[in-house]
Amino acid sequence: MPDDTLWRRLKGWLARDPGGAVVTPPPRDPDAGAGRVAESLRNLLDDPGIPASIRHELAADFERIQQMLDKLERGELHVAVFGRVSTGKSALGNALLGRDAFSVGVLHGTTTTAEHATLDEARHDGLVLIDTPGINELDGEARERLAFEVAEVSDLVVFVCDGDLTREELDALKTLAATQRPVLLALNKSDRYGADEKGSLLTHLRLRVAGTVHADDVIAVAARPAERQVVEVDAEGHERIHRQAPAIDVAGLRERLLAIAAQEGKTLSAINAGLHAGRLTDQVSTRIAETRRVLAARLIRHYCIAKGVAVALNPIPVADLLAAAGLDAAMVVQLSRVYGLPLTRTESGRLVAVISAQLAALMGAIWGVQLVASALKGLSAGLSVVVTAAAQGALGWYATVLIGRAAEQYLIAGKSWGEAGAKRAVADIVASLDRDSILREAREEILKRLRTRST
Ligand SMILES: Nc1nc2c(ncn2[C@@H]2O[C@H](COP(=O)(O)OP(=O)(O)OP(=O)(O)O)[C@@H](O)[C@H]2O)c(=O)[nH]1
Ligand SMILES: [Mg+2]
Repeated sequence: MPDDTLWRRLKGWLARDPGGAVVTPPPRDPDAGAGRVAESLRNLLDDPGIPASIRHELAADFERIQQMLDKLERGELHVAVFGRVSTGKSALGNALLGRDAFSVGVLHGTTTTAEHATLDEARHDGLVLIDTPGINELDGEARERLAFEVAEVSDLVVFVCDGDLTREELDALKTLAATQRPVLLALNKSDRYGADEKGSLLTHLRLRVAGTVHADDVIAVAARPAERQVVEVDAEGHERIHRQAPAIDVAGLRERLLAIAAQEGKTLSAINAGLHAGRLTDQVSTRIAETRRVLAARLIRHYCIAKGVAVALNPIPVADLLAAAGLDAAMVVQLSRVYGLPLTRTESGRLVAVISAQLAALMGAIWGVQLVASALKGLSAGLSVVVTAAAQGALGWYATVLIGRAAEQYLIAGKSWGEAGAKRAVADIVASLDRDSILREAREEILKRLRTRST
C-alpha cells in the first residue's frame, strides 16, 4: 500500500518545519542514517503500490532518486563551487582536483553550465566537485533559481569570493544556506593581499556571514596565484628579473572538506537524498490522490445515473430514498477499492447506514418539502409523468452524490470521520455541494436516458 510503511517511515524520518522547508535531524550514526535513507529510497523505487502511469509521469524524478541511491551506495559527497563571475571558481575546482578539469579564463562568464569532475586525490573519500556559472549576469530571481539548482545537486557548497561580499553575493549565500546544505566561504586570490590585509579581510568576512557560515568555514585560498616579477641577484651582484607564480594554496580548504567528508559525508548525502525522496513521495501521493479522486468521481456518477434512472422508473416515496441503500452499498464497496482500503459488503452497508442516518437527521425538516420543491424547480405546470419521475430520480441521484462523497471523505481520512465526527463531516459535505445545479444536471441526464429508453 502506498500510504503505509514506506511512506510513513519516510515522512517520519523527514520532519517539516512550519515554514515548509524540510529539515532532517542528522542521525547520530551517519552510516545507520544513510542506510535507513538508502532503504527508504529503494522502497520508494520498488513500491508496487505506485501505478505505472504515475511512474511514467514522474520518470525524471524516479531516475534522479535512482542516481541518488547509487551515489549513496557509493558513499560520494558532491561539493559545488558557487559565486560571482571570475572569482576563480573553476580555478579553485582545478586546484582542489590537482588537474585542469574546468576551463579558467580572464573573460567573464568562462563557465556557462554546471560541470562536474571527481576530486582525484580524494577519490577514496568520494568527493565529487561541481563547477557552476557565475551569478553576476542574473537577476535576483534567476540567481535564486541557480542557487536552488546547485543546492539540488550538491551536498555541500563552497561559496567563492575574491574580496568583500556584495549585497548580491550575501543574498545568494543566504539562499544557499537556507537549503540546509553546509556552506563554506572561500576567499580566493589571497595572493593579492599582504598577511595583515588578508587577516583583517577574513575577520570582516566572518562577521558579515556570522549566523550563516561558521567562522572556521571562512577560509583564504589562492587557487591560481598571478605570476609576479621576481628579482634575483647572483653572486656577482647581477640582477636577473623573471616571472614566477607563487604556490597554489588550497590546503586549508581541502583539509576542511576532507574532514567534513570523513565526519559527515554519508549523513550529508543521505540528507540530500532524503530531501529529494521526501519531495517525490509528496508528489507521488498527490498524483495518486488526484487519480483516485477522478476515479471516485466517475464511479459516483455512474451510480448516480443508475440510481436516478431506477428511481425515475420506479418512483418511491421521497422519505424512502435514503433507505434504498442497496446500490449505495455496492458503490461504497467499489469506492473503498479505489482508495485501497477494501470494505466488505456488510461493512459498506453499515457505513451507508451511518451516513444516511446523518443525512436524515440533518435534512429531516427540509428533506420532504424543500427538496422536492428544488427538484421540481424550473419545470412548468402540467408536468408530464416522465418529467416528475425525472425530478424524483434527481433526488435519488443527489442522495447518492452525498453518500458517495461522504464515504470518499471517510476513506481519504483512512477510514475515519476525524475528530469532529460523522455528523460534522456529513454536514460539511452537504454545505459544500451546490444542490440546485446537481439536481438540474441530474434531471437533464435522467430525462435524456428515459427518452433513449422509450425510443
Ligand atoms: N591572482 C589570482 N588570480 C586568480 C586566482 N584564481 C583565479 N584567478 C584568475 O581569475 C580569473 C578567473 O578565473 P576562473 O577560474 O575562470 O573564474 P570563474 O569564477 O570560474 O569565472 P566564470 O566561469 O567566468 O564565472 C582567471 O584569470 C584566473 O587566472 C588566484 O588565486 N589569484
Ligand atoms: Mg568558471
